[in-house]
Amino acid sequence: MDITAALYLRVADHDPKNPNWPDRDRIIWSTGHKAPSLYLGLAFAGFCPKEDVALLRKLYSPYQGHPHWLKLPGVEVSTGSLGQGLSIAVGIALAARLDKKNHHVFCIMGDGEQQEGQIWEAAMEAGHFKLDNLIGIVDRNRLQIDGWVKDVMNVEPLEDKYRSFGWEVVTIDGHDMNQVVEALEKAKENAKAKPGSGKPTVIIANTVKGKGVSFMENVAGWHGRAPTREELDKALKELGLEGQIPVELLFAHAKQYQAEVERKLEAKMPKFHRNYWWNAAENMKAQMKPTRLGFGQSLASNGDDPRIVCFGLDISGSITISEFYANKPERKSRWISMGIAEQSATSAAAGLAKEGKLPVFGTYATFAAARNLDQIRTSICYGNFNVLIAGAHGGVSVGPDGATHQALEDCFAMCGLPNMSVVVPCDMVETRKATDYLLLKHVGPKYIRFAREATPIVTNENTPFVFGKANVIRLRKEAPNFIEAFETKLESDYRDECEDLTIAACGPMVPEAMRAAWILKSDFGYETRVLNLHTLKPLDTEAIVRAARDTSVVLTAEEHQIGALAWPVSSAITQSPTLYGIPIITGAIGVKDRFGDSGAPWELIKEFEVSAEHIAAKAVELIGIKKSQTGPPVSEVHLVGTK
Ligand SMILES: Cc1ncc(C[n+]2csc(CCOP(=O)(O)OP(=O)(O)O)c2C)c(N)n1
Repeated sequence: MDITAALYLRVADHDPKNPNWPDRDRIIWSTGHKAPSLYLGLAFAGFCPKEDVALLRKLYSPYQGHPHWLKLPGVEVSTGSLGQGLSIAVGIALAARLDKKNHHVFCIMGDGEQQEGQIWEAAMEAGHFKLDNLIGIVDRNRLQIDGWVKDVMNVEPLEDKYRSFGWEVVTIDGHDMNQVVEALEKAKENAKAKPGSGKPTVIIANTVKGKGVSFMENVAGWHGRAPTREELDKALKELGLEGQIPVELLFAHAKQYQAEVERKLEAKMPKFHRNYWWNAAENMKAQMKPTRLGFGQSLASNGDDPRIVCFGLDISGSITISEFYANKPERKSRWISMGIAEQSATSAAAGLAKEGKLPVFGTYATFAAARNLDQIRTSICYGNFNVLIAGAHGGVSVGPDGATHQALEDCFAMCGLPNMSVVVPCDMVETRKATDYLLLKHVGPKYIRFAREATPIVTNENTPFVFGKANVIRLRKEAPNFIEAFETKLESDYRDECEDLTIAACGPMVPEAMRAAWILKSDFGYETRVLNLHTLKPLDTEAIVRAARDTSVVLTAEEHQIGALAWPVSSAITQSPTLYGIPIITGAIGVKDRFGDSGAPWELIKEFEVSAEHIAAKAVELIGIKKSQTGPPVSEVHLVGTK
């Protein structure tokens, strides 16, 4: 915050009334997760109302979990995937030089972020091109998510590293305002004195995470969590701000905004005769647990196999990969912390696999399967190495982190790679079974993908899980517990019951498809065959073809960009000689070619139109078309049922 204050209120040349003034200094937040600090800087400088910062991470708000320049004036670029900002800053500095402009480009980075290889590509470029209009700032608070930077992956000596890349290096106390302002102003003056001939400057600011709040200082756990009301009061008191911030007004402002969000969302929702939302009724109660827990459980119970080696990528607790060694200190030698370096870790995993090890790595799905796509393609898949990749926090339901952290394309990418197998389990139990299988029984490149949010448990120990084989799920009756209302069978053991349609789903959309089946039965009397296609690759095309032949309506449901599931299902149908000449009506539920947004997970399920209600509304429409082709047209399509 001290650096933010110095930059936005004193050092940077900018005009809040004209945020796009061409001669302004550019401030790039390579550490996009420090967005709250950026928003406060903008607000205090006059770019936006201060009270609006309380709308942080709320749906439709410009104050996204990670900054988006197209949503909030004053934000220069969209960031959130670490390690990219310095390269953008290099580009902006080069453009300024080409245009003979004298403005400066500041780039704020974290010290953990220095582990990303791209930082050093950009540092090399800035030194090579003598970009003295570029000023890097490293917030050296010595902490990252998994703990101390020196333990996770040492980046020191930073001063020597930048110097050797041709940079001017200044080290300061990042909480001493005189030192901060002096270092920033001096860096600007240097550039003005001899434009084009000097060096880029990096200011390495020694800081303390949570400075001034006794219970937050130097505690890694405060990386991404908001304080409780009591903690907030205590923190404000310790900072000497008690009574100086209109806390109640800010809460009221956020609450009022939230009420409007909820009104808008409800207006968007398809309506039925009653409220079928999760646990809204007296019966059909579902137990909710995060899928990722199943991944950790499997690693904990299978981790004794000496071939298994797990990589930490600085998000280990949250994705539960650290369960591998949590209660087994003797496994620590097979736990390799790689830091925030997904690309190198991916190729290193290939190296370990080459030597007979069984490497496992995981992080947010977008960093596990997109940032390192070429490494997965060439180092792992082309060599056909036995590596298990976990894409955690996949899909829109990741929630408030927003678009940069919502992997909506990873399933496409992974399914497109030769040799790769892809499993998207539907709940915590299935995630454990799928991990057990992939880890020890399946040999080759493999990707398991799961969500972050707690989702309904819809399988149990007896539910079949066979890699590459679909399950059929049928609603049998309403029951006190949601899971008891359904019968699940391996599809190959199932006999046609002349259902009205098939809903084919994967991952967290399986419980939504089941709930849609309940809506369809209860409001319309329709019977649904739910296909749990947990294995996206190899896909159970036989199950799809049988379902299409039996029901003639196939609706797919996925909570990422439409297509990773929908297009292979369509292709299975159109390419099956069994179905040539038979009319099959298809539909697809999923994200419609747009980026994600910040918001609560279940709000996003509604906003992106991937809820059971949306599935059911689409199903009614498709069944309406089927009936209109085979008999008199039905009038009950779209929103309200006709029971
Ligand atoms: C490419 C990428 N990998 C992982 C993450 C998840 N992540 C967000 S913040 C963070 C730790 C950052 O540490 P540091 O740079 O030291 O920042 P600070 O501790 O000051 O917040 C990680 C791993 C990310 N945002 N981007």
